[in-house]
Amino acid sequence: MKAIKDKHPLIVRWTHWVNFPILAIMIWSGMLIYWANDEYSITLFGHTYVRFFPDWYYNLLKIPQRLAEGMAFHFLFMWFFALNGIFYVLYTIISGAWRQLLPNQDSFKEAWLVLLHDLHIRKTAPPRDKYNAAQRIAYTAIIIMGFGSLVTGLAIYKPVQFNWLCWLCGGYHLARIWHFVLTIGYVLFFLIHVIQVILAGWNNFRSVVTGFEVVNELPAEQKIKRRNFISFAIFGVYVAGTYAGWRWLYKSPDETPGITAGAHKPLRKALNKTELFFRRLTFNESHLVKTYPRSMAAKKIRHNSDIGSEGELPPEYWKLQVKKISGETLQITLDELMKLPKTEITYDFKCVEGWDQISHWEGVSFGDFMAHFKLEAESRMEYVGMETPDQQYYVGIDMPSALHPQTLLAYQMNDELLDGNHGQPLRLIIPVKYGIKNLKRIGTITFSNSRPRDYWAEQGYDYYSGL
Ligand SMILES: Nc1nc2c(c(=O)[nH]1)N[C@H]1C(S)=C(S)[C@@H](COP(=O)(O)O)O[C@H]1N2
Ligand SMILES: [Mo]
Repeated sequence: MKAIKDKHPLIVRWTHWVNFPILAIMIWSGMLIYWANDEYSITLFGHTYVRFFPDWYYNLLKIPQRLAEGMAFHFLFMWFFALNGIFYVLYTIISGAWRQLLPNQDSFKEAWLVLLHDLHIRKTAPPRDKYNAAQRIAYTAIIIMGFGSLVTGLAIYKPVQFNWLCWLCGGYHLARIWHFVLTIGYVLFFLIHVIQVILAGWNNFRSVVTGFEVVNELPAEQKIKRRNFISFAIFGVYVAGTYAGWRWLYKSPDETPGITAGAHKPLRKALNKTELFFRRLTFNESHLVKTYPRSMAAKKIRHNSDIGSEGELPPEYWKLQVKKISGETLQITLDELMKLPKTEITYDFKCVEGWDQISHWEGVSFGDFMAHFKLEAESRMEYVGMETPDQQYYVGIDMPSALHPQTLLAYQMNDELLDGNHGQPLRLIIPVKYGIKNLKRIGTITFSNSRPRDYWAEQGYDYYSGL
């Protein structure tokens, strides 16, 4: 008599256990990000039916004001999410397990019977191999969903460098909606999964941990007892280790103040490495930001924070200060800049908080500016630093992004000179970066080979912030 039946190989169990904390962290950090601009709702004919989520929900979970933290976690754990998924898929391919997992011709019909059976409407259980038809469909769907999350995530993360992915997802907006819908899908999948495991009972749960199913509980064999014990011990160590790892990460001190700060040290390290990876892999100055017809530009341009650029500045008080590496400082008036060739752009401005808006800007391309003022030696430096006249707001930009053909020193929007809300008299428009880098009211420009100080990088945001 056979008392045990091997059910779940170690690799399968392992990838599943690991996936729990990863997915939990991805969803949690996703909500920290999402809070910043809760724009998703189901609106039909002007009436909003569902708003994800009400304020009490955010307050309950203590989510508000933690965007930078959410991004840091999200962009670290996306690696584990991807690697674990790839690992699992490779395993099913190599081992041949996919044959039991992929739906076949009859699966969709049978899945219906499974549902009727599960709901106690139909008495006889439909035929099953290792997995029944409904399981085959669900387990395949979840892999496709995971893949979808990666693709849509990358499309949102780097919409310029991965513009083809963005296009494939139906554009930036749809990519975001898909990304969100998939998350809701995981939550539902998870709930159903847990309910089914509970319904299936202890024996089933044990097989998830130990890998084998006791088919016939005969006088417990020594062998089974030993395997049970070892498996549960390992599982216990794993759960404790995961918790300890989480505590360590979560409690690790913030980076000491400096060029970058405000983020837990290990997270900051990962964030830097991830950004460098994508910057090296994907940044290409011939990747242009998608532009739109002029008519699509907003008439009223959204106004965000204006640290260091509040109100109007009497024009006679302003000159652009350009600090050359020779030590000399150029003082440039707006009139001089306006005499240079004019470049315009209508594109989708993106704030890291999640809102975006198509807007129209006019000014001097940064490349033209550098050439005109003969800043050749400067353009060979690694970074450009810009600060407001009062030095309250400041950004650091890598030179390749600054010299990207769509980067502008803008003095106009919608054919009018910039107003006090939008950086009068001169601001940076750098479409390959998030809004945080688009400094309003440029006072000074400097060049260096080390990273210039950056207002939001000091608050836990990524230094590069490229799109
Ligand atoms: N001087 C200055 N520039 C700034 C900011 C600021 O607070 N001060 N905020 C940045 C952020 S976070 C965004 S999203 C954009 C917003 O630009 P807008 O107000 O023209 O929409 O400006 C950026 N430039
Ligand atoms: Mo922003």
